[in-house]
Amino acid sequence: MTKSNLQTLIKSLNEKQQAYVNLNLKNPTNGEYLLTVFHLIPGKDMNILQAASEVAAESSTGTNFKVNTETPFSREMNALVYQLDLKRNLVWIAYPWRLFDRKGNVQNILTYIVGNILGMKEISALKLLDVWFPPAMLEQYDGPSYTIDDMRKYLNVYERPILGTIIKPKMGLTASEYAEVCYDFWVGGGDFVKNDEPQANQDFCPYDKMVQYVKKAMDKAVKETGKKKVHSFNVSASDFDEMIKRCELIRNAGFEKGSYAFLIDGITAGWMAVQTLRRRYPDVFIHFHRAGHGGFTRPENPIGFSVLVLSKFARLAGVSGIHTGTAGVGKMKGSPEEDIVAAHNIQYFKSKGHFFMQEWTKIPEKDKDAIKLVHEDLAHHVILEDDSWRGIKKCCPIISGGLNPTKLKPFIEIMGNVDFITTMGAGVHAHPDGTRAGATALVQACEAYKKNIDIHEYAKTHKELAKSIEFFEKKKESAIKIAMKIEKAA
Ligand code: CAP
Ligand code: MG
Ligand code: MG
Repeated sequence: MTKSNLQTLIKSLNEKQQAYVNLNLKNPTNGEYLLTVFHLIPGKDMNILQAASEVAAESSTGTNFKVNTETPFSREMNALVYQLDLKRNLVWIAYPWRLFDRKGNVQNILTYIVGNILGMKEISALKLLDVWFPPAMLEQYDGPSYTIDDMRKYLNVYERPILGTIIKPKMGLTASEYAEVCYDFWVGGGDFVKNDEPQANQDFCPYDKMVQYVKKAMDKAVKETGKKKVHSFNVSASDFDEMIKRCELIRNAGFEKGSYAFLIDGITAGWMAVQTLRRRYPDVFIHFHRAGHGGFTRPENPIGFSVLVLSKFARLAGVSGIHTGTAGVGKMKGSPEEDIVAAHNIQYFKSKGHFFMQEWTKIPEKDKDAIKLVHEDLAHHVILEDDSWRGIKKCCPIISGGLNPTKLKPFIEIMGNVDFITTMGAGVHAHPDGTRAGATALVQACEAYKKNIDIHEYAKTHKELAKSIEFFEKKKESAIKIAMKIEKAA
């Protein structure tokens, strides 16, 4: 961007807009600001800097006119456009983080930075691509408490993904039928079962009955396999009292600590529900299902936020795991550039996002012992003067959506690690020989991966995997044939 057209842009600002722009902001990472990067295409009769300043105004202290009630202090709270990339239509905006609710409130931040501004006439495209939290904010927020490390310890499962399923059909089974399918998956060798995202208190499957029958199924499976199992119960509900009632019902149903997780439909139930669960139940795996996120995150949506932004806020809020997508390997839209970047940003203490290097602790990376302390949260039991040892523990990617045993290895290779939970619905329950065989095929695909044996080779001596491969690869072929036919006809 040449100096002159930058000057032209700055000259085009009216008095109000100028108060929300500071292209000479010194050291934005000084800890005073939450930083953001938006892709922004201005609406009609606006240039990008004018539109960006209107976005900064509306998402901090301003409105469409300069008001006489402003004060010197209120102006201190103005968000500031501090960087532009005219080629890529990118704008950087810094938010004084004292703007935000003191007690660590994600809902409040999102109401600013992906609130009204998504509806403004001054933009025709506005997508929040990345966000950077200053250390001071990290100390204000809970971060995860019960993590995948705790679940691994409970299950005694290490060095491989935790293998899970979602009970299908998605809806319509009675409580006992639902529990039957759980049992079949667990005795087939699976570790983890989740309710599907719409599971609630339906009359054909009363919530209390579902919980009771799952407990029976789990006890039976644990006895028969000698292995611990986990069930993630959807506790999303019409109101908090009902949500807490469901949590308490589960906690009083006789489950061992560690054998149940609380699933929340975080987009439709909202961040207050997410943070309520984290704060009330620090000893439970909080599972964020993101049904509805596509309305904001799909790559072709010009207005919304990225999977990375959603995932980083989930970690900040303290969920134990969030769905981060299959990077296009499964049935949902996604790419490595989006889904894997999001997954790594919630797994590691330090990772590069789309624009920011986020550090989730001030402890130097080389200080492995201190890092270990944070993970085990031992630091909190040591009397510490300050919170400098604090870190926001890892949040686990939950990988789901159109996966089946033939896609496990391809996904792991894109992910670059096995520190996640994978849940396969149809990938297990569509197996020609049923759920139990479907679970065993998944376990065998994972064994083949760990032994570095091609699944087709391994299938020669593992019949459940052989049938799974035959079924899903045939499906894939026919899908390709249909796609080719459609292409030819077009
Ligand atoms: C997957 C799933 C999950 C989606 C969520 C479904 O079932 O249960 O909710 O994968 O998507 O309802 O489709 P299948 P994401 O395994 O049968 O596809 O993880 O991308 O949020
Ligand atoms: Mg059966
Ligand atoms: Mg689902």
